[in-house]
Amino acid sequence: MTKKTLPADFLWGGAVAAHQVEGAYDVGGKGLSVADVMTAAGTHDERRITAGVQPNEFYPNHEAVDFYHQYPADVKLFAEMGFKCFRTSIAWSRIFPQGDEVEPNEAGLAFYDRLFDECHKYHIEPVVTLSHFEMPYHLVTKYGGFRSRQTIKFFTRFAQTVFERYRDKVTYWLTFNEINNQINYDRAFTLFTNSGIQVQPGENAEAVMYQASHYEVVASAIAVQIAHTINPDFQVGAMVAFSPVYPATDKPRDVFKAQRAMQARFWYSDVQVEGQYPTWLTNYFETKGFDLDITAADLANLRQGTVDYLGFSYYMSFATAATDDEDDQFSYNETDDLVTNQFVPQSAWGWQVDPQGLRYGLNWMNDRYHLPLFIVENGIGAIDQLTATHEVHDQYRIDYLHDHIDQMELAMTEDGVPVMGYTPWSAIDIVSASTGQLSKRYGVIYVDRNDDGSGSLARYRKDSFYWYQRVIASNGADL
Ligand code: P53
Repeated sequence: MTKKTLPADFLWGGAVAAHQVEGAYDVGGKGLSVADVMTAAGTHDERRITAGVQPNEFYPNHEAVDFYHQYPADVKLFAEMGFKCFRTSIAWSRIFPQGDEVEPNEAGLAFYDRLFDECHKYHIEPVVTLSHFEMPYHLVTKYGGFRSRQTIKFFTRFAQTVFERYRDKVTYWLTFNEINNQINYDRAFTLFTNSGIQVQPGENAEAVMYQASHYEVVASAIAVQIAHTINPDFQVGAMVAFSPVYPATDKPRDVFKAQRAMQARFWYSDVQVEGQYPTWLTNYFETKGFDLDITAADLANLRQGTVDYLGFSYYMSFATAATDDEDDQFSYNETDDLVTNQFVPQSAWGWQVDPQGLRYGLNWMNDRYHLPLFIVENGIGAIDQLTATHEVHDQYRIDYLHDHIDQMELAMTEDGVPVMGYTPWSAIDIVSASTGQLSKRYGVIYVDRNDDGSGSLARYRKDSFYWYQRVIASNGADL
């Protein structure tokens, strides 16, 4: 049998996020964002969140890899690889430095004009996330981030501003990056980066998370509606972290626990795609006594603002097992309820590498959502060695991407799953979101910068750069 081929307009590219590459954190009128008050951590601990910018702390996102200044040369390298698209985000605090202004910051808007123009010079389609872990910090201190209903208005004003400004430069949008990370509500990182929230002693973190998440799905739905009035050709997607949760055994209790975990992780996309809450969850709110501010107008917005496609990241799979004392809800707490899957290897950071899980996920989402799917992140964080002649022999990264693209192609050609594109994480080395490390490298382009901020910022092509160039040139046939 001959292998079926991918569609000719398949969107091969690469992904980054503004706060992880741009730097220039106080240039061009930019305000502080949540990413600007997070320190660097080691491989196995979490970044600290400081009260504003403190004098004796190091904040790796402040300079990142200086994409703000070096983007023309970087986009040229993306073009050399053959990118059809480039996923990045708009740093909200470049456009609304405090978040609650009425008028946008022109210098911030002009930067993204220049960046998107540079992409179009090489026929590279920008794929743009509105909110990728970079809410204006002032919204955190003044309003408690998405604790406040007012933040819906600030977000949709920002969305409307950039939809209008880039009406003819951007077609593919994503609203909130990995909106479902915060289902892990006991982890400070996820609630802070998703929602600008720091849980206070005595608070019910789960209830706080569900309220903020509700405001965010409403904000997303309003943004979708605004987008379609500004340009009916806009394609606006939701974005979830797709880590499937497998049952640890075939015990029915474990299988049900895994089902509940999947429901909990993916109610976000259920709402964003279907326009309504799943029944288990509205019942769950009642059982738990969560008295949430959910209005009839909100529910109407959710119905009217369903997304055009579903974007997702895929890094790893999870597994779970029921305990002996599950409540009737089999309540899922991601901090406590995951177990190690003995059948898959782990990365140096403990991420369970599972290429087949990508095919599983594509089928699962296709059956559930019946929408085009876009793999907007997939990759592995690893320590790279730069040789004396400026090469990086990152066969482990090639192997990871190879095995995942192979599973994506099987899902497309054998299972008929409609996949719009594939943008590995990351196009170029970035500051890791969860650890703040530069040494947890993801890029196919190496940046000479170290965890402590030293380094020349010079760029070098890794072996994976040339490999991915061939993959794109052959439209995925030459893996
Ligand atoms: P880092 C958790 C699980 C899956 C993806 O992650 C995640 C996270 C948050 O850490 O984040 C996404 O840099 C995110 C990117 C991030 C990338 O995955 O923590 O959208 O911003 O850099 C990799 O190793």
